[in-house]
Amino acid sequence: MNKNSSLLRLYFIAGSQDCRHLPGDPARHLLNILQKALQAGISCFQFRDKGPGSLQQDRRKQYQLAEQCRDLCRRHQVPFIVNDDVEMGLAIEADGLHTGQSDTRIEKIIRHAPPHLILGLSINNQAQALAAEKLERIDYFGVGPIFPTQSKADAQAAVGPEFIAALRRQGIRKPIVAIGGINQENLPQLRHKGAQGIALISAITRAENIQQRVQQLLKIQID
Ligand code: TZP
Ligand code: MG
Repeated sequence: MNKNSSLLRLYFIAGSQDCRHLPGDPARHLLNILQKALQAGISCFQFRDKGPGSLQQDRRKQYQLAEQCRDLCRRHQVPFIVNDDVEMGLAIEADGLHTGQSDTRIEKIIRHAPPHLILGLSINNQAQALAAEKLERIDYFGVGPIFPTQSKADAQAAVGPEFIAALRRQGIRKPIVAIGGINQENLPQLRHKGAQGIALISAITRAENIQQRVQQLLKIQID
């Protein structure tokens, strides 16, 4: 799997909890949405099944869904990343692992992850970025929330698009994917701030037409 930062261009994140607004089985909806998003050209997918409405209480079903998502991503040669759950990521041979500041510690992940795995870390302030910039093994930062988000119950306050430009001025060189409350309307505000791409949940999972939405997002250049 390539670790080129172009994989960050349109980074889709979702779990079963993000498909609860649709009637019926959320796992089936997630697979359906992912399939359409892959066909339309997302560059990366992160399986993030956690929090209220997720399959966290049913590990068997959760693993089954993760494996189905992985297989869809493989078919489209799009990297499949697992959020936070190192055990799952290694067991199902994900292409990468992503962790947050209050999740499994990145140092622990670095110790366990084989060298080919893509490693991402969430960043919400300058001190976190400066500390993690020194860890060579980290491939990219997920920076945000840029705008207020409805998709993460314990989200920090929004940092705004200018925060990315500020990180670049402070010497942060790692590839950055901007995350949190990003949609087709506010996306132009991220132009020329220094991010390699955007990560989104609801702008894709809640779109009327998934393919059209992904194509629309891909047309808006930010760097
Ligand atoms: N981390 C920071 S904001 C966020 C995560 C997982 C949620 C992003 O979801 P949305 O719907 O694109 O705001
Ligand atoms: Mg997290």
